Amino acid sequence: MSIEKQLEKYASSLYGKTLKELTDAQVYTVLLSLVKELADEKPEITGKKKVYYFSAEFLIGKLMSNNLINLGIRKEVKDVLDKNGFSLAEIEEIENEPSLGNGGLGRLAACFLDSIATLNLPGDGVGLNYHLGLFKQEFKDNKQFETPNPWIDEHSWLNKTNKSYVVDYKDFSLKSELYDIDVLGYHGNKNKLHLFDIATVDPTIVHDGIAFDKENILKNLTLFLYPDDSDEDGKKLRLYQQYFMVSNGAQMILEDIKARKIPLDHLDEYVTIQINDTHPSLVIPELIRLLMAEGMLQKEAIAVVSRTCAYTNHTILAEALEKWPMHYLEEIVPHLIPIIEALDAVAFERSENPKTAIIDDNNLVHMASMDIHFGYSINGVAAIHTDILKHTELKDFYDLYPKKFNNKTNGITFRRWLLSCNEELTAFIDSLIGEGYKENADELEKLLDFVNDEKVLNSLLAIKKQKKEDLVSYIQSKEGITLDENAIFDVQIKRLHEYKRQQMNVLYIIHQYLEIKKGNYPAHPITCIFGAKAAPAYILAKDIIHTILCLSQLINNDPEVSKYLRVVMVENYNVTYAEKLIPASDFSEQISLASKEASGTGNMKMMLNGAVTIGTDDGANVEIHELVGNDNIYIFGADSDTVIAHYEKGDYHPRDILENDPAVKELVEFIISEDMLKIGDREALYRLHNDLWDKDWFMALLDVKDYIATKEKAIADFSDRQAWAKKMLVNIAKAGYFSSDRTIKQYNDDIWKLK
Ligand code: GL9
Repeated sequence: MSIEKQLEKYASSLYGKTLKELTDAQVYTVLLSLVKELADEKPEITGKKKVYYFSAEFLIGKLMSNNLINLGIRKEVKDVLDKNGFSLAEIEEIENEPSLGNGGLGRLAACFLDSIATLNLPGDGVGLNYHLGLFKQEFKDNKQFETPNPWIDEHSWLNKTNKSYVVDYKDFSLKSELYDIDVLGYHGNKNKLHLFDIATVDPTIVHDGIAFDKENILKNLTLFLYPDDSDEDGKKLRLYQQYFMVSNGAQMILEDIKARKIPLDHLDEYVTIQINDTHPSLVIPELIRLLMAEGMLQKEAIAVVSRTCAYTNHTILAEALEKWPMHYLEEIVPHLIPIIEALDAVAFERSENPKTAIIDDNNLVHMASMDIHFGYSINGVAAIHTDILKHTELKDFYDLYPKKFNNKTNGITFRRWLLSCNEELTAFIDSLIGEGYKENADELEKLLDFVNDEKVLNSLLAIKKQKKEDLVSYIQSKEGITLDENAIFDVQIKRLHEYKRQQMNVLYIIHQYLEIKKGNYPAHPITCIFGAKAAPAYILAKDIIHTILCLSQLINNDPEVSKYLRVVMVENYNVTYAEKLIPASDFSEQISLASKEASGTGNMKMMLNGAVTIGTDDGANVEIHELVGNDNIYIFGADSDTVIAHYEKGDYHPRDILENDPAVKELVEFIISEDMLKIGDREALYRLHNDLWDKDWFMALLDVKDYIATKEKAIADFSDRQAWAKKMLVNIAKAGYFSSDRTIKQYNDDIWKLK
């Protein structure tokens, strides 16, 4: 049956109408039903061994466009809808974005699922079905407020399964429900994302933004991703969630293994569990416990699990390396304690070094330590990050287990971050080098043949202009702010965190504002665009948002300044917004303090869409720098060795800089100037200002002057449009390395060894 006939069939069965008679929302539901049916018919990828990617987050984004691409029917559907008076783009807008992730770590998990299926490898995701997601960000009085982000409608991509497991806690047991989402690869092959849930979860307990009774586990367990853990109950709720995820996942895996009549001591020949950061680390003791319940001796269970689990580290920030107080475990999952103690004893036998202990002197259980001792692989996510793990952060572990350590530089799926979000650029690349790069991303290098082709360079500039115009109208409709596509779009989109140094970008904006006020105009008008959510309990991050929003108000309403400089912070930045912002960016802001950004993946997405990086030699920027060379990137700031030495010596004092450098001081003082205090909240502005004087833990003032000078150079270079277009082209041509297909192939070759 033709696509059109099938759509008509659903239009009739769901609404008793013809396609033409439907509303946009009904067309979306009709299309969803058809795509789910087609996905359902696709064969599941099978094989002897399967990887299970355990992750607290899967930031999958809207799925319609990608599923249409991966089923190979996007063009046909678009034509049918056109013919019936609908726009596919508008229909795709209707989908709610699943709010199952926070930042790069969750988006990486989604890109990986796409690539695993595309490479035809058996591999499923295991996570939780958070009904209200992370949170929805709203701005009021130039401040962030949080509200629930419900995304599950009557019709959604979720398929209820009949699988269910019992998860035991100290005082009660919970019965799970399992929802699956089909994950289609580029050729339509299929894996699954398994999202566990409970029937009793109750969104009506949420009030006043995102507040709720944190002790009511039956009702709150799968409400939110990363519930506020600034108090004890919040921390415990996270532990309840983590154990629920891993116990369900482990039970599901063992059920399958037993059904296949595989002896449990051969588990590792059939299963790899990839532990994505430490949130799923309890899978190690839980799986040991379950194997022992099947009659296996503890020693053997430990050995089997150690051959089955592999761990990925995504950060060196201490706050993200989870440590659970023993008494929480006693209160919530006491049955894991004897196992964790046994693991601690084994670890102690292997090394008496307290730095590699699982249970420390304060009775904290170090999740990453457990992963490294009892996993067979530990990887970092970019070359420099893995080096820092080996030689600094996890040095004692590296000395113990040198062979376990390996690097897997992150990647992104080009299906979403080029084919789907930038059809114009995709079609243009197709016309120049054919479509082979869609299977083999390295073929993008063929674009280098055109680096002196004026016509090609002009077309690249024209496409960028088109995407900027698209973004201008999107921002106009969403934020009510008017932008000019002729300005440089200078884009910093990522979680709000001090180490990412949005506050340094703020100081740049202040510098630019003051210069314009003095009559020194930039070589080209520039628009600074931010997108970021701050964790609800992260006060300083919220202060930075407040400062950006106040600056935006000050600058955009000043007719003299706004000719040259504008500032926008988009509300509720998410994957959908990223898909509009990334194709439209000129400057890619990747300005983390060197050594702190494990990889970054937005940097790769922007490069692929022809933006030029302004960044520090940190994370994957280092590899971008090597690939494109000095002429096609703007690198500035202290290097990671210098930064690490500052931390070790404790000799960084922002006050010294401020007392000796009036130019830098002027920027920081502007935060509490009359102009700003008139607009903003005194307490918040002072808090940020004082932090920069007294602490500046992520050393914004160390790099700010170099940053400003580098950005001025980039702005000047931007005016030579042909020269700039060359930089764009080189960036696109060299982006092939960052395809997540490459990353997944390396995971498979080195760690998983499927097929
Ligand atoms: C992160 C790192 O900060 C990023 O640099 C990295 O690119 C991604 C993926 O490897 O992982 N680690 C981490 O904890 N997050 C990251 O983004 N956090 C969240 O996404 C919440």
